[in-house]
Amino acid sequence: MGTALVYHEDMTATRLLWDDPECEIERPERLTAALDRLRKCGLEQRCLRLSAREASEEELGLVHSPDYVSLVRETQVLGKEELQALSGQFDAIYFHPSTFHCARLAVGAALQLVDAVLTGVVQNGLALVRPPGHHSQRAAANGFCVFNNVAIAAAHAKQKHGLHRILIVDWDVHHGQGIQYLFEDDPSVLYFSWHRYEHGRFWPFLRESDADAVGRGQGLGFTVNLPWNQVGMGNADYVAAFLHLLLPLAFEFDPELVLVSAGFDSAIGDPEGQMQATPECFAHLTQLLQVLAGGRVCAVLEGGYHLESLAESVCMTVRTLLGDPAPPLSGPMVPCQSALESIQSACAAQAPHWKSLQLQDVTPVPTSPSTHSPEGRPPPLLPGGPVCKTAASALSSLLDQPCLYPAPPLCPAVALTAPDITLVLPPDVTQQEGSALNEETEAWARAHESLAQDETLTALGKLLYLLDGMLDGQVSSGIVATPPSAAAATLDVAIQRGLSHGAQRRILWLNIRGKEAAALSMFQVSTPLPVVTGGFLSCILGLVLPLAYGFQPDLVLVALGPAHGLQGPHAALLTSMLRGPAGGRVLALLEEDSTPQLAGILARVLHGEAPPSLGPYSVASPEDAQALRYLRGQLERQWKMLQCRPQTR
Ligand code: X5A
Ligand code: ZN
Repeated sequence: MGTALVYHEDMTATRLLWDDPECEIERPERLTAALDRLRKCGLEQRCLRLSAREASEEELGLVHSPDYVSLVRETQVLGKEELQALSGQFDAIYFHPSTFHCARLAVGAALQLVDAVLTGVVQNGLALVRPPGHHSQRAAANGFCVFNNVAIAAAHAKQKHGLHRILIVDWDVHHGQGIQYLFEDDPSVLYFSWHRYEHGRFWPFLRESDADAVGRGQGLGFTVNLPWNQVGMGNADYVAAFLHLLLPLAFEFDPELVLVSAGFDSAIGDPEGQMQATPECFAHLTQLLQVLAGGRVCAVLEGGYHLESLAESVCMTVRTLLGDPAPPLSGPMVPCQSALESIQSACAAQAPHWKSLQLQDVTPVPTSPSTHSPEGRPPPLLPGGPVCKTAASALSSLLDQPCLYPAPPLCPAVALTAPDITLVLPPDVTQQEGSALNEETEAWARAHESLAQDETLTALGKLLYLLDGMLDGQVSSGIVATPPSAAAATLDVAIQRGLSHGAQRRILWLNIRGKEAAALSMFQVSTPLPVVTGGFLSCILGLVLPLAYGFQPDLVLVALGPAHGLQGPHAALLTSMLRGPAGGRVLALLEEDSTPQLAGILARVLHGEAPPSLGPYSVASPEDAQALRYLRGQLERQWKMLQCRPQTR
């Protein structure tokens, strides 16, 4: 199943007709720049192209009042002066004679995308739209937004498709207060937004954008705000927010659909956001969301005002939706103190409502006092105020790179040594027949007695061949099945071969197969942590992925032995999520007596398919939770991505 790209050229029509420094950044080139870049990278051609339709007035009425819809309809016949006067009645809004048409196309695009995904025409997709939507309210335009595209899509998914749980992830740098207001008391829509806040000094200057706004009534805990109190947030901060806050909640919520308010003003170079996250970060955010809801992810453009940064970030998002591995993240993976403060206070505010956060030590830490006074907004920050981090890398060098990958995507390969295993594989996953040269294989085998038999030599030859293919970039990832007697030694060879290959140096090895292999290897890391019980997700999100993102390996080896104790969906989720920090280079080592189904499931997730659902959320036992906390405590000095609270000095 593919990826939809929903668009209509008419959405480039609306534009600002008078002088307004606040609104001039929302211009038609935003769409053309993104689309041009998608074409140049060969990504548009890989998508199912859908031409946007206009939403009906009934559909607009799912969230907007009839009077407001009429008001916008009537702008079609107004002259410039009247348009300007009307625009002035709203905050950061301009109307154009084409606004009504464009805004209905924007909503229609979001609805078509949701319909295509929920009827199984595609797995996921992106709607490239103008005007954006997330600030718009029941009876008000706001912040360049006229109709609330994503909110209407959510209401439509509930009403027309009967969904009960929809996750909205708003990674735009502004708070989508419009979405928050519309679903505040609705527990069927979980709304997550991070946003530049600066203790209330940043637009839209709302008290209710802070972390302690968690929803009302039945909807308590279904509004999640993560306010950034400094600019300069980067890749580590964004990934930490997903791992420690959003994903635990999202897995516990278990959405049937993920809608993304995909604004790219949270990317480096954007004049509004002033953040530092690079375009690749959006590939990782996308990939982290694709493990939810069976991979049903609908992204809808919101903001994004630096044309290059926007275009590249859009490409990263689409490429990832298509299933390609995410490129490695640049920069040190160390979240800043201000980000940790924000994550911690959001966790503390949400903990009463979510089991998945109760494991963490969520005692509030003293933070800078809120500057909101009852009389109104705090004084604006002067330029040169606190910045989370200074830019380590110049923007120009990041964005001047030509589009790096018009190349076809890399697909995984599977090498099996037992001929009686038949696999159901996606069409472009190769079943590898090649083998390393005999001399080479024998040389490696000489070091290990258990590798001397014929059948193990065959397995070893295939492993070496596959590993070289991955390290040289011919295949993305792989699966090798080895005879049980040789599993431990094969693993050791894989590690040593990986380490000695060219420039590849950093290998993350996960050994989920009992004790004996670890004892044989000099690269041993072991944890007493649960892989079967309820602690699985906490272990993955709270330990394995933060370590992996901090380590940034060139290669991940996952060894699953007969005693691995993981069910298929768990193994699939783990394998799928490990693609992120490794540039997709994951090699799974299975023992031949593992089920062929397991190899099939892993081949599909390595190919970029969504892992199957884990089923109802199960919480870690107190012992598991304690073991996890202990390990994190031991490791977090060295591995900063494990931290989810600021360091007390
Ligand atoms: C969609 C969006 C931003 C409005 C900023 C007004 N709106 N200063 O990014
Ligand atoms: Zn924005």
